[in-house]
Formats: sequence, C-alpha cells, structure tokens
Amino acid sequence: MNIKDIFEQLDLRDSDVQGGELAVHSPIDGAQIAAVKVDSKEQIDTKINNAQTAFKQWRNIPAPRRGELVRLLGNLLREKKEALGALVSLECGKIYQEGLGEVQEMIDICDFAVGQARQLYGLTIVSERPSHKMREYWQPMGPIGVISAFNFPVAVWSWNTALAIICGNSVIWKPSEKTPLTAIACQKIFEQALTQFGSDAPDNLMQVLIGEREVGEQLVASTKVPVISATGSSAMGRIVGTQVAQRFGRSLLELGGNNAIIVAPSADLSIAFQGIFFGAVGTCGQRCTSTRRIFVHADVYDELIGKLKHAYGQVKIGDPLDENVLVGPLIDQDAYNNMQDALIIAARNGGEVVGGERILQDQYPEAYYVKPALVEMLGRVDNVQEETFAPILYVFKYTDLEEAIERQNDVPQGLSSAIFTTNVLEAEHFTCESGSDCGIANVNIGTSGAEIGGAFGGEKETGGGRESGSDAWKVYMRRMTSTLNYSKELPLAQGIKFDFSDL
Ligand code: UN1
Repeated sequence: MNIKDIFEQLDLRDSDVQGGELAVHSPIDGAQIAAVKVDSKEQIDTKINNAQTAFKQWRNIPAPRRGELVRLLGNLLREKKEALGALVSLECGKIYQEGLGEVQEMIDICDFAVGQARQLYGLTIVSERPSHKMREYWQPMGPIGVISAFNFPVAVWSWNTALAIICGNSVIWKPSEKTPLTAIACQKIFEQALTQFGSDAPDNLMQVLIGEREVGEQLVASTKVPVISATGSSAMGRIVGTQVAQRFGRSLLELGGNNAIIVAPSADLSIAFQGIFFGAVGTCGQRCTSTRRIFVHADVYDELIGKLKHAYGQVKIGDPLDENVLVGPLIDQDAYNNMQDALIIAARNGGEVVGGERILQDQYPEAYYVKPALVEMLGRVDNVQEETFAPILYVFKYTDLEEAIERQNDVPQGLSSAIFTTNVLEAEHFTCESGSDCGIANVNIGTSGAEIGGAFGGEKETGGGRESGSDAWKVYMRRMTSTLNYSKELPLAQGIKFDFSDL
C-alpha cells in the first residue's frame, strides 16, 4: 500500500494533510509526508466549550445505547485495520505487523467497552437506620482530555475513548506532535461511526487538538476538563500531574518504565529467549513496556546470552513496511542521540556493549536505524535507573532470587516485570506482596504486549494510573452515594439526638 492509497482509504484529503504549519515526517526515510494545521489558543477554547456542550447532551443517552456507538467504531476499525495499521507504520515507524496489532488492540477495547456499557455497576449497601437504603451510582464526569505519545499513536487513544464514551463523557485528544496524521484518521473514523449512529449523538463528541507542548498545557490547565489521561515520559507526567492536582482535577498517568525480566535456572530457555527478544528489540525498544533489563541466573547465563547475541547479530532491520523486517527505525534524531548517550554512560560504567551503532545511513540519510544494543553489566554496576526509549538491553547475572527481585524493584519506575521459571514456588513468590513492585508482573511471558482485558499501568514514577480493562472505566466516572429513607421518621445516623419537638 502506498501513501496515496493509505490516505484515500482513511479519507485523508489534501485539506486535512496539506498547507498547515506542523510538518509531519516519516521516520522510515525522514521525508515530509504532510503539513497539518495547528489549533490556535482560541480554537482550543472553542473546542473545550464544544466538548462541554456535547457532554451535557451525551450524558443523558442510556449507557447501552452509548455502547452502540463504540460497537460501530469497532466495526469500522475492522474494515480499516490494514490502512490504519499501515499509517501507524508510516508515521511512527513500527513494523506493519505491530501496526496491525495496535489496531487490533483498538478493536478489542471497543468490544470490551460495548459489554461494559451494560455493566456500570454500583453497590447497594445496608443502612444502619430502619427503612433506609444506600446505593452507589456511577455518573459521567465531563470532557476527558487524552494526551498520547508517538509510540502507540492510536491504541492508547482508543483505550481512553472507548471507555470514556460509554461512561457518558466527551473526549478531547491531544496526540503527539510527531503523530498527528493517525489522530486525524481516527477522528474521521469516529465521525463516520457517529453518522451511522444517528441523530441522538451530539456534535463534537470527540475532538482532536493538533500542536506542540503549549496545546497540551492549555488542555491540562482547563478546569472545564475534569479528567486528564496522559501517557508519556515521567518528566512530562510530573508536570501534568502537579498541574491537574492543583486545580483538583483527576489525572490518569501512564509514564515511563524500566522493565525487567528474571530468568531462573529452571526456565524454559526457548520461551525466555523469545520473550526477551520481542520485548527488547520489538518496536525498536520504543514501548513503555519494552524489556530494558534482564537478570539471568549464573547457571543459564552463557547459554541464554549466547543465543541472544547471535539473534542480535542476525535480526533484520530496515523499512518497517517490508514484511521480512523485525526492527524499524527510531522515531527521530533526538531518540538516536539519547541512545548513544546512554551507551557511552554504560561503557563508562564498565558495561560491555554489543551493537547500538547507526546503520543504513547511505540509504536513509535522514532516518535513524540502529542495531539493537545488548550491554553486559558484568557485576560492576548493579542497576540502571534511567529509561532510554531505544533498544538497549542491560544484562545482569544473579545467583540469589531474593536479591534479583530486589534489584529489579530498585528503580524509580514500576510498570512491567516478568519471571521465567518452571519452579512454582519462585513463580508464586514473584507475584506475592514481597515480590515484584510493578503494575504488571508476568510469569513465563515477557514484559511487553499486554492484552487489553487487564488494567494497564504501573506504580512509582510510572504514575499509578490504570487504563483499558478490568475496572479502569471507573476513572472516567464520579461515584455518587445516595441514602434513601422510605419511612415517616427521620432518624439521624450515629444515633444522634437532635430534639426540637418543643420549639
Ligand atoms: C505503551 O507503550 O504506551 O503492553 C503501551 C504493551 C502494549 C501497550 C504498550 N499493549 O506492550
């Protein structure tokens, strides 16, 4: 599929993708593929006001009917999976298979949300007073602000939007300035679903804000947007979280990871290898769940590391739309520079670096392809505290599991973690209260590639938010407790007497 076909299938017209101030470059070859219009301050204000108007109408539509809109969205995504998957590859550089996988995550969350639309359950609670009942209701919140990153340019939007919509909210989306095209394409698909849905949906239910940092800042500062869901670096999240807290808004933060895998002596090394390899080099190391560190038991160290080094030397790197390629480019020059800086520091600290160098420079002078790097830390440094958004895998040797878990946890981030073991005691220990401290703790599965059905997110500098499955829908709703009296008395709670009968 060429660019023209992709644009055509996604209904991206010249007026959508040309003549704007924000240039969009494909990381595949660095070429400019579009120039999109940036929202002005006034336009952002208008869109926020529009979102409030849309919310006031949408909240009155019964939730199962709201689910119908998300069902239509899921159907359209099925139809457009190949084109949108290809645009994801083109705009953020992940291989086509992973572009398709990302769209599949969107379809999956739509299916999930359709069912959830009939299950916005609250509790009933017994009252301490006679002839009284207590109930909990979950009510819509208002416009939901979604700030997403370049590396999952569409799936993260869909996790938030599918749930926010069935919960009765409107959505305002600020995508990464590196990936506005996929956002514009999603908005078009959403609008198509709205047309099919019928006239009981308001205009402006889902709007996109295009621009750089200041656009996001305006959204974050607005008291008219009660929830901000932000995905990106911990540095970004620290600013967003603080600003939203200051105005007593609610934030859902999904930030950096420093994900580790422990490989125990009993591990099935074949699946451990596969989990590590996909987690470390897949998406060119640009997932928040990418495997950044491994702790390998001394007994299996040589065998596993030998296998990994061999695979690192063989892996096909290049155009992500070529089906034989497993690793595409880094997003841009900054990402490349950050990777090189991290490798210099690793070598200075005694790490032995294999790979990491830039390749295909002659063919793609404006793009940044790298060999994934494997860094053996050889016991001289016992940990790596920083997340570098690039394919660098730090390798540590361990002998004592307790110590390996402690080192795994001893970083500021707490997103994803895994152990490969066939020892049930080790497996259960890893997921107990003194095991992994991460939001995700897998056994015999790598750190990346989570299904949408579970709650996704992590602790510490990962921000504490949870998105997608389980009960993550509750973050898009407010809880209302209601006590109802069906007697002719008014007894006070806690047995308080307040006698004014002689007044
Ligand atoms: C991200 O990198 O921000 O678990 C999200 C995974 C994907 C989502 C990653 N399902 O790797």
